[in-house]
Amino acid sequence: MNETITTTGSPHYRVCNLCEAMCGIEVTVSPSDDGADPEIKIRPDKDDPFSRGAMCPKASALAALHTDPSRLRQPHKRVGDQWQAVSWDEAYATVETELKRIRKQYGANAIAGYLGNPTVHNLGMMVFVKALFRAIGTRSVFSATSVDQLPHHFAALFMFGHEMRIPVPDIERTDYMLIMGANPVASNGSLMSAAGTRETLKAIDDRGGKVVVIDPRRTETAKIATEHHFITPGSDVYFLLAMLHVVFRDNLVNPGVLAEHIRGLDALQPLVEPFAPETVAAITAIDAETIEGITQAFCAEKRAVLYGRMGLSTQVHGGLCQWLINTINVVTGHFDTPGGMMFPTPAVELVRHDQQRKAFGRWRSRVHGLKEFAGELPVATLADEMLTDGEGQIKALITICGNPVLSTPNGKRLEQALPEAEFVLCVDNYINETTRHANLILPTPMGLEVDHYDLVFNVLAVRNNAKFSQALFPPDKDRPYDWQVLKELASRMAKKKPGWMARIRTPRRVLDWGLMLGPYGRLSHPKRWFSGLSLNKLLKSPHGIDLGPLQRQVPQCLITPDRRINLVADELVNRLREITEQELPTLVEQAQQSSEGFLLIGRRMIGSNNSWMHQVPKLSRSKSVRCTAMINPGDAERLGISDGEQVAVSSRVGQISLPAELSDTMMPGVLCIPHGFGHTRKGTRVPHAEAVGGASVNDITDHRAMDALTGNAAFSGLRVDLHKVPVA
Ligand SMILES: Nc1nc2c(c(=O)[nH]1)N[C@H]1C(S)=C(S)[C@@H](COP(=O)(O)OP(=O)(O)OC[C@H]3O[C@@H](n4cnc5c(=O)[nH]c(N)nc54)[C@H](O)[C@@H]3O)O[C@H]1N2
Ligand SMILES: Nc1nc2c(c(=O)[nH]1)N[C@H]1C(S)=C(S)[C@@H](COP(=O)(O)OP(=O)(O)OC[C@H]3O[C@@H](n4cnc5c(=O)[nH]c(N)nc54)[C@H](O)[C@@H]3O)O[C@H]1N2
Ligand code: SF4
Ligand SMILES: [Mo]
Repeated sequence: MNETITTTGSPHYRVCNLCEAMCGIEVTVSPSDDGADPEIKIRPDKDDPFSRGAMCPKASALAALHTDPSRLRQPHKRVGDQWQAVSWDEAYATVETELKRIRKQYGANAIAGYLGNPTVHNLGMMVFVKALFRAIGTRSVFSATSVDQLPHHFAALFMFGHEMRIPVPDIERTDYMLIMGANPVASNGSLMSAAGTRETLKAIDDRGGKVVVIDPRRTETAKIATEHHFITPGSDVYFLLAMLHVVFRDNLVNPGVLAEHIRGLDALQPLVEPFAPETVAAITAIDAETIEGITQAFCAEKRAVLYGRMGLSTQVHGGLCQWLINTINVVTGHFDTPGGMMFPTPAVELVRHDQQRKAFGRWRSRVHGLKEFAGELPVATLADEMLTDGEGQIKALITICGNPVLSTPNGKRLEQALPEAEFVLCVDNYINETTRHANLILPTPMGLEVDHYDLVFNVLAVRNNAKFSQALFPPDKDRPYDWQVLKELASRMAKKKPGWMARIRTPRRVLDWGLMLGPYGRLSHPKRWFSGLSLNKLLKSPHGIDLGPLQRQVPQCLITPDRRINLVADELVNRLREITEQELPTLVEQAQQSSEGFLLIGRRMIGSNNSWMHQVPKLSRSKSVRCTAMINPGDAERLGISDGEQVAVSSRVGQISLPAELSDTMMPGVLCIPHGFGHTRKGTRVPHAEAVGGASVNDITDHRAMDALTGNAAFSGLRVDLHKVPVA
């Protein structure tokens, strides 16, 4: 059980788990006399060695969500369009009966799972979620990974031997950071857990270094950077290939001590030969001299790093982009070295060093034959699997901490599929765009009510660190924790009775063993018996424990068959050959012609978090949280559109209407719309979110637009049309 400590007056220290930054916070609670909700104050924890007093306005959401009357606190069953609160016993029995019936009638793969983003930000879920789907016995598992960072895992698997062996930029020690398709000043960083990124990036500039941003929008990050260049959305792979071309052409290859740990360096040069900067300039809209200049400056700097995130992952060549990013860092001597790309040494290791992975293509999706990756199928094809009749059709869906109707491409189509399912179970705390289709919603304690340790984000942190957050408030009476819900469901669905080990598993026990056996653990070395890490030690250090800067990890961290970094894995090289032969010639030709419409990109803003933070009035009322179609004033003038005017944006799959926002931060020909908005569907119970307005961009993103290599959704670079909405 979680041990809760209800504080009155004395501060409680924990980590904010809303995004990847892991900011330490100080929470004080003042009870009210009149039985109303307590007053909860959240401030930055200046003594947290990882975040050192950094915090963003979203942290206050932890308090607002805690007391939000719209948050469900009891299981809810849908009867027609009405909701009925039911007991946990009844809820569990319903799930067991329905899922067992469906499994018996259609087979285990007819039960699908979708794991949303907060699953990974949640200790209890992380420890038990796999057990549930294993107990059901299904291969139909989908998650937000395939609308996000799948290409990073893909590159990691093939280059370093495990999908979780992801390198992160050592931003605290770098002197040159080339950022492509990421906006850490708004997002607070991703696949680089680093609190207070704005200050850290500014510090690079202050010590005479450079931050160079390549992005179709002059973002908040670009504004504090030393240099910014627009790039045609979706064309980054060509920019990166041209960089590598210049590295070989100008003899800038310099892997240093890594030379003996890499495979395929010689084979790379001919592969990038066709991508001279002059050839790709028109495709990327970045001239040849700039590409050369950036490459030379990057190579000349000892402590430099090339980093690319969402904007590069969620495009048609996401997998190749992440491969090339790693490759360029390796080949130029900016890998596994301070200030470059490095592997963290987390206190709890998620990757076993003796475990080689075969995690790709072990099975395929039924309708389109898409390959599995690390046990999951691309979520862009979930609706296909639900709507296409035949053996193996998905008949039941379990969503856990996710809102795929707003988050996955062509969400409207998924919305058509949901009522067709025989049973929809949502583990969530709100009746939102997805969960309104549930037959049953199981709300679980969250935020300040749960124990927390960042199992995943410490694997991606720019400084090694460990911190345990105890639950602050007890959940309502009789309300089980998330892990207890998953464990109960797993035990009911398991074909064999769980063994005693499984029965006594709790998140705290799993964490304690993980810490003790980890690289700093008390069981890792006899010398550490008294001083090493354990849960007990973390409980005594409420601000967290600093474990130092990132350390060199190659070759011991490599799990590839020959224990080398593989620069030329067949999967990646073959895909590159395909685009060299098939795509490059037509793109060069097309780039000479003017094209119709706009290329779509997304944006994140500091006061918003995917689809679910609009329910917090303090955040959603902020002027900066606006769902608009941002375009360049020149484009607007050409189309006769003025600022704030309602416009229609359409694609192959749909149309949305939202206000235009004119901004010279936009590259001409590019249209920028944030995701996670448009809480306008009937039957939801998120009143503050409803008031925010806007539209869901995923009503127009295309479920067929995918990275052919990885199956990741390609949101960026989708061609869309924009026109004025005629005034009736
Ligand atoms: N067009 C476009 N689409 C995108 C993106 C984009 O940039 N552009 N970004 C993509 C990315 S990176 C991501 S990660 C996905 C996110 O996609 P999802 O993960 O599907 O969506 P979220 O908005 O994070 O929804 C989180 C849900 O979890 C619930 N929840 C939160 N915390 C808890 C908890 O502790 N317990 C329980 N039981 N429930 C909880 C919330 O109520 C909410 O319903 O969206 C993707 N979609
Ligand atoms: N405030 C806030 N913070 C968040 C979130 C949030 O919703 N709000 N979500 C969290 C999640 S789940 C994630 S995954 C992370 C994501 O964190 P980031 O990766 O930093 O994500 P974004 O802010 O979406 O930045 C993507 C950038 O890519 C640019 N871009 C789009 N298409 C292209 C392209 O084709 N090429 C290039 N070069 N650039 C392109 C966009 O203009 C944008 O600036 O943020 C996390 N933090
Ligand atoms: S940046 Fe904001 S949302 Fe992210 S962990 Fe820090 S306080 Fe929480
Ligand atoms: Mo994400």
